[in-house]
Amino acid sequence: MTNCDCGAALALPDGGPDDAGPIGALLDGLPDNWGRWGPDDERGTLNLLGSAEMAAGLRAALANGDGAIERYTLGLPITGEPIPPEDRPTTATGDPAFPGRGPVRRENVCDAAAYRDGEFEPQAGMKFVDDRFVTPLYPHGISHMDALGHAWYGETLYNGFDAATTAERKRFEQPVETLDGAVVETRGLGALSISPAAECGVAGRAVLLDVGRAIGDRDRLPPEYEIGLDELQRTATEQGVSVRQCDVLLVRTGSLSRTRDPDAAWSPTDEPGLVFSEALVEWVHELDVAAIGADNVAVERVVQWIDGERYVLPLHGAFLRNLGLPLVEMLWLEELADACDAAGEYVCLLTAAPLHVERASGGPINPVVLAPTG
Ligand code: UVW
Repeated sequence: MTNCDCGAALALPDGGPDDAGPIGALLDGLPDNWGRWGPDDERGTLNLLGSAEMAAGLRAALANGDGAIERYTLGLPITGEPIPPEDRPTTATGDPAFPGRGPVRRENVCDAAAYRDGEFEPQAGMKFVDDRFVTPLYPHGISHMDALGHAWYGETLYNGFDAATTAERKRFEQPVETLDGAVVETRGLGALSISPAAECGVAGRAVLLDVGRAIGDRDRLPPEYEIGLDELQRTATEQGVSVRQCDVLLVRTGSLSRTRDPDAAWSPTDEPGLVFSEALVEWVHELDVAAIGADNVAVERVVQWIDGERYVLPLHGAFLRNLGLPLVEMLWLEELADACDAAGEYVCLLTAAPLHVERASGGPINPVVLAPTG
């Protein structure tokens, strides 16, 4: 029994055999941060968020004074509902999981009914409600941060770590019973797991680039829309904001808002997102962007055609593997975006830390943003 069913978790649209050749060639010669923070570094661009960068975030939140700050959380609720298929209307709830990652349901372990029925006894008069997940919890199936070891090509991860470290076995002294039987061994990441990000956290100046509002219809981009560097820069210009060194970028497409709109279709693999270009990778590297978050399933378009060749998540290779830059996916940006639009301010303080599950390739996250009000 292992905790990793990679084949099921990555049910990508069929497109023929998968090999490292073209992606290696595509990204060859583009910038990387390997060795920049030492040969053992596992934090990547989160190293960039020092005191000055955190202070820049604080100043952004305080832009209109200490009486004009509002806070927003960006984690999507876990509703346990699947998003209806494209031919059926969406509902007010639903977990926009990638194919192969189901919605997550929880159940009470004890509650008032259990005390009433005598299944549990109050302890010195105190009663508790407690819960457990009754379906698999896919850390990548909800708002989450990708660990740097989540994606690679060839046989090497960020900073030269061997890809074999993604499959390190751990044997547990004590078996733990699960719905699938006793677990005594799991595979997990021996390096570049979510732990370094969980330990250091993220705190810094974030810029919201609301591409959905700047370019889209009804404040969102249509399915399959490709966001390149031009669209990011056009949005920044329209918003009157500049991305500065070591900022966190938040890209709003409007994708997740369609999961809550009965008149809109949503399909994870067709969602709008960033698309690869050398210019985009170089811009992100020159600006030393510390992290990129977005309101879609993968930050980028899942399948991208470049010069007639099919690529799957190529920016995961350029950003996670080469730059050591964490991606944060499935963020709920609607209220923050409305507030930014109303205030005409698109810069804020973002703080976040993924759930610290050891050896995990990603961690559920619920960032907190402090934004200046108008
Ligand atoms: C995949 O692994 C497909 O997605 P993510 O990087 O969004 O977790």
